[in-house]
Parts: sequence; C-alpha cells; structure tokens
Amino acid sequence: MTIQLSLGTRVRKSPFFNACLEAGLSSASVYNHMYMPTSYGDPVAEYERLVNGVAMWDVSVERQVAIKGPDAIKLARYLTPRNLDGLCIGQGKYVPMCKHDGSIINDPVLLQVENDEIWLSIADSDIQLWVSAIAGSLGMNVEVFEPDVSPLAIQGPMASAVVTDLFGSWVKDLKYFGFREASLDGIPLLVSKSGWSKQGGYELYLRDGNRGYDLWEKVLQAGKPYNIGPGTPNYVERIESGLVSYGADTDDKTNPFELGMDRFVDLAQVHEFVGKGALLNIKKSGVKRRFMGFFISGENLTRTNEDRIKVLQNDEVVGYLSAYAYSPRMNKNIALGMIQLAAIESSGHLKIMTDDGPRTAETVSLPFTWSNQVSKKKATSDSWTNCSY
Ligand code: THG
Repeated sequence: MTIQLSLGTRVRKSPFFNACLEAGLSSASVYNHMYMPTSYGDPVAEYERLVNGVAMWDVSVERQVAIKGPDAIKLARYLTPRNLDGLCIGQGKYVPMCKHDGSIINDPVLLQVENDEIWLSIADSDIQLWVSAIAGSLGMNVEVFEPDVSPLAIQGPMASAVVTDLFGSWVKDLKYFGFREASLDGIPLLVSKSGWSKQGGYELYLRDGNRGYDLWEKVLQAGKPYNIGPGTPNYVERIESGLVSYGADTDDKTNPFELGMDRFVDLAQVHEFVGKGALLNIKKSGVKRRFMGFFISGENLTRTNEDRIKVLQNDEVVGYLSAYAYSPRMNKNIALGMIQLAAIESSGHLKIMTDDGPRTAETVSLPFTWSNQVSKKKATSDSWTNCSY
C-alpha cells in the first residue's frame, strides 16, 4: 500500500533542494525533520556510479549541533564514550553517544572547528535538545545551537579527482575525517575526507545556506569529465559495507557493544561520560545479541523492506533484519540485522518472511567480503598519529 505523506513547514528543505529537483529527485525520506533525498529513479545507475565512478549527494540532513564556549571540549568528553584525548582543530572522530543506561542515541561525526568550538554532525535524533539539557543541568559554560551548515557528499573512486580539480591537490593529504576551511568562488565551506560509503570521498560542509544551488552547480560542472551524477546515501552499498544506520538498525535498547563498536568505547579513560557505569556492567556480563551480516536464500530480492523483518528459529523470534537487498558485487542476497548470540551458536536454521515470501537465512560476520573485491578498507579515525593535516 502506498500513501501520500503530507509534509508542511515543519519538514525543512535543504539548501540543495531545488538543485536536487532539477537533477531529477524522485523520492525522499524524512530525517532530522528535513527531506532526505533517497532516489533519482534509477537505483542501478546510482549504485554503479557510486561503486565505479563518482556520485554527489545532498546530506544536509546531517545537521550540525555546535557547542561553543570555554567548556566545549569538557562537555564533548562527557557526551561520548570515545576517548577524545589529543583531539585537535581540523580533526574529526566518529563518536557514538549513549544514554545513562548505555543504549545508543546517535552516532555523530565530531569535528573540532575551533579551540572552543565542536560540531556534532548528527544522525537522525534530536541531539540539540539532549546536549542543551545536559549542558544546562551541569552548568557548563557553552552555547548549543544549530549553525547554518549543510554537507554535500562526493563519493566514489573518482571523487578524489573531482575534489582535487576543485580545490587543489592538498585535499589528498587530508586524513580520514580530517577537514580544512576553504572557499569556492566565495562560497564558504569545510572540505572533509569522509562520507557514508566505503567507496572513498569527501564531504563539503556548506557554511552559507544561500549558496546551495551555486555549490551544487560547481561540483556538477567539475564532475562532468568524470561523469558525475546524483546519488543518495546508498541502500545497497551501505549493506555491503556494513555501515550502521542509527534508527534503522538500532532500537531503544541497542548498545555499542552489540553494534561491534568496541573500539569507539574507552571504559578505562579517566573522564566521566554518560552511560559509563551501565557500559561497564554490560561489558562485564557480555552482550546477548549482536549486529551481524546475513545471507538470504532464493531468487534475487527485488524489493526493499519498509519494516523490520523478524528472524525465526524453531518458530521463535530470535532477531530482526533492518535492511536487505540483492548485492550485485557479491551476487547474493544480503542483509544486516540484530540476532541473539544463542541463536548464532545453535545449529537451528534461521527463517525470515520477506516481502517476496519466506526464505532461509544464515549469519555471516561483518564486514562482508567477496572474491575479486577491490580492497577499499577505509583508514579510520584511529589512524591519526599527530595533529598535522
Ligand atoms: N557524514 C557526516 N555526518 C554524518 C554521517 C556522515 N552524520 C550521521 C551519520 N553519517 C553518522 N554515521 C556514520 C557511520 C559510519 C561512519 C561515518 C558516519 C564511518 N565509519 C567508518 C567505518 O565504520 O568503517 C570509520 C569509522 C572510524 O574508524 O572512525 O565512516 O557520513 N558528516
């Protein structure tokens, strides 16, 4: 069943919105109270250009929550289990955030923009409210606000060529999640080596919402020799790459250990942070479920799921799949989901009911690997050894 969503002034439009419409935008979701482009009507072409060429996409929905003031770093440390020692201007880090019970409430990219200014580039939940409340109740000397900043992603094996043509070869020297201020014919922005795909690429953080159309046009022109085209955070590639989608993959009890985010949680650090006690307990008793990859039997899946799919073992629910798709590169049906450890250890078959009918499933560890895979393992934000770009 398809219904029309009624969208009013509460759902905001990105500075790139008109450019996206001109590029043929055909569907959108809602994320952080904004329209989020999800397709230009040709998913095969969108996937192909991301994996083999270069795609540009509007991710203004990754809103920034700015924390500015003398206590900015102190507050940032309190907001995430990740250890922020050594953080410096021009550096980004992937920083899961938890509630006091250890469950995850967002997984932003943190950017240190100034000595006294941090941005959290957030996934889909109202982090500005959370941060303001915590800052206020702890009496922290900071301002918390949403700056006029909107990221535009350029992703794919040819992304580096496009961004180099636009800005110069220094962009190649950025470390993963590293960024620098730049401008393009007077359009103020940050150039960052990041993006929600494992194909490599950059994000341009536009710092003037009035210049969205101009920026889109400039990237489009620079990308012409490389056959750039529009894209979106890609449903299939993100499953292949095992990238977490907060809210899609998580429920309100999901903790970072279930998601395999152990390397972003430092329980030994001296700093206090929200959820430390709960996470220590969870670590001690061990997790009961795990975010995993899955292979799914049968014909190529042709539809994507709107709802979570129950995973059954001996007619009992033992988990859920949050996203599934046919993977062209693996020539297999694959999925991401959460499953009880006991079910993985048992020999019982796993069964799911897809929108295309019942299927059997098996678990596989993440990230997915396949033969003739071009190794595109991204450097991580742990690869910083000093503060130079
Ligand atoms: N870019 C920006 N902001 C964002 C996202 C983004 N905010 C919301 C959402 N995406 C945050 N989620 C993620 C999830 C994974 C990664 C980045 C943002 C990612 N992970 C790498 C990995 O899993 O291999 C490396 C993580 C690391 O080692 O630090 O890139 O895309 N601006």
